[in-house]
Amino acid sequence: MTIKQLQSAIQELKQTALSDATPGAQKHQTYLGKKGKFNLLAKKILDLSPVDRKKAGQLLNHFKSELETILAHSDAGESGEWVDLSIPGKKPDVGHLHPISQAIAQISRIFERIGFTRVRYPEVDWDWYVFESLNMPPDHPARDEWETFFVDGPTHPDLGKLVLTTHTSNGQVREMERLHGQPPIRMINIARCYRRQQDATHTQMFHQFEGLVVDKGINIQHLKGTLDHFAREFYGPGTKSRIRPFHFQFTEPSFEVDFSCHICQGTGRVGKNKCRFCKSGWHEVGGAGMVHPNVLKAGGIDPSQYTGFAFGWGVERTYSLKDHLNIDDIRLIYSNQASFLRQF
Ligand code: FA5
Repeated sequence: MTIKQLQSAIQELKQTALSDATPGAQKHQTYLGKKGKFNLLAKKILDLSPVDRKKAGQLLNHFKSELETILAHSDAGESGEWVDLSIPGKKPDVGHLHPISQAIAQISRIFERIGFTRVRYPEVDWDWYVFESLNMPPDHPARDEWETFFVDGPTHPDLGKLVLTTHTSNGQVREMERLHGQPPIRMINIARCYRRQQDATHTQMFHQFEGLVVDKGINIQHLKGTLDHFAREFYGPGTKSRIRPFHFQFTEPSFEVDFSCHICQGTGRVGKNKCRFCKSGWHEVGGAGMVHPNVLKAGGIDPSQYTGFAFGWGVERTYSLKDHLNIDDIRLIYSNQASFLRQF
């Protein structure tokens, strides 16, 4: 091959590439692939004298960049729009888990490390699991507190109507049944709950996490130790828990659970002023108690042999009390405002 012949071969190949309508990737392979037309042509310059080979190399280098431009035009597709491959790319936004998903993962880990098993039960469940098995027979006034959404649908002859679960306590008897009434039970049930409520501290859909421990000899000290452990792990080493007498139909005795405020360390005062974050030194997160004997019976467990404790707290409430956060309206968590969610 002579330089002249090379020049006309280059021209011919250029015309072929320009008029070739095959799609981008395939076309690239045909011309610039390892066994493509360009490399076949380039191999032919080996016959040239060293002086001509240098000139041929320059011609080929120039032609290669011309070919790249032609192929880039082809990549623009049917629109024929010019694509400049040398412009730096745009970095896509990297998202992250929703703060409540992060909180659920952290809560699960804290309990799993001390031997609890994470479970999930239906969010649309029978009246029996949500109320009746929890010592709230039909027409019991305690049911009124739960602001329930009832579901139009079939009524089960034994389990009653369908409801949107008002609390994760529906998992208590379900877990006893899963284990065929055979303790030990160490359950952590995290799920969505629904109530007809909506204000700065309540949403119609929210999450709760429910702990249930049943075995021989379980007492209030085990409950208190578990609460303190969670407080330290979730909020930091100095945090304490407090239980106050309360009433739930499904626990006896029953308590409300508070955690000490990290701003005023449970004193209720910052300098001479009242702590504005908690006002009292403590934050309430949910309920707890010793499992009522009727609930154990409903789950097929003999209350003369076994005792247990249970607790149920709101994930949104528990999470919004963390010290670096300042969420004064939990509805924001579900507002889909990227500017709010980006903070977490
Ligand atoms: C209960 O739901 C009981 N099942 C808790 C329980 C479990 C007691 C086991 C004893 C043994 P309560 O209605 O207080 O209790 O709700 C517990 C927590 O759920 C509340 O303190 C709050 O943190 C959260 N919560 C309740 N309703 C809402 C709501 N509408 N929006 C956001 N969080 C809520």
